[in-house]
Amino acid sequence: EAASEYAEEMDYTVTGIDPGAGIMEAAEQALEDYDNLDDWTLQSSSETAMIAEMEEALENEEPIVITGWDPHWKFVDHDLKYLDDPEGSFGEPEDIDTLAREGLQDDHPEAYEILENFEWTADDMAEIMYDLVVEGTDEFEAGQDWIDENEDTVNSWTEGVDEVDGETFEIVHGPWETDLSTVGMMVPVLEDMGYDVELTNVEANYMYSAVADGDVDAMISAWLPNTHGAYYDPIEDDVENLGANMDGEAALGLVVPEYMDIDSIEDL
Ligand code: PBE
Repeated sequence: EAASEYAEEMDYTVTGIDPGAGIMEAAEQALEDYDNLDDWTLQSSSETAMIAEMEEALENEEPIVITGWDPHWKFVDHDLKYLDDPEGSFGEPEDIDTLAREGLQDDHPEAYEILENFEWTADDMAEIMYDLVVEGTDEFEAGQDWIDENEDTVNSWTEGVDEVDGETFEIVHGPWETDLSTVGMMVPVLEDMGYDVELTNVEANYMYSAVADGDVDAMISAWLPNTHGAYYDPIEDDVENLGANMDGEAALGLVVPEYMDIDSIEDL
């Protein structure tokens, strides 16, 4: 399989994020699934470092291939494209689910109900993420701005739910901007209902064990069934899945700048 004109310049490297992220496993799968990627490696770093490398490549019009996903703000400001994935290494678009620890409904029925009602779209999350990453707004302020502009949506989650008096509620989340945007919105919603919300930021695998072990009350950023399947499947029976808060709009893939003259992972 002939390498593209870009492969050498990219050092046969896909630029990735933190090793625990589900997308890194999918990218490793792609290196196995595509013959033309036999000699390639996946470089792990962090979301911030990956974006910095991407922005530098864009500035110099150099080739780069990154692990990319939706929802994300990066597609708003930059001319990027997903490469076709004929082998399906990155799976179909999926949901983002809300998970509750066992016993949550008894212990915090009000928060349970809000989380059960919580539903939004990729555009909603991307708005907050843009504010957060591009404008540099604090995540809770960005979340509050979104709440102020989307009162009807938020009311549809909280309508008929009683307020509480300073109960502590713990949410676990991962290290990515998607998760920060989600908690940046949900924390003010719950605080407005009288909760005192505590956040724990951990690596992907610990998000799932924290809910399963009852160390935290909930998690609102479970990318399923694929991205976090390896973390979720073993603990599935130890948590309560409250369903999708985002329906079928979460997607993964390999992403390159528009100016690269290739369309498929097979062309790399
Ligand atoms: N992500 C964002 C995460 C989930 C949320 C796609 C980078 C991942 O585990 O790959």
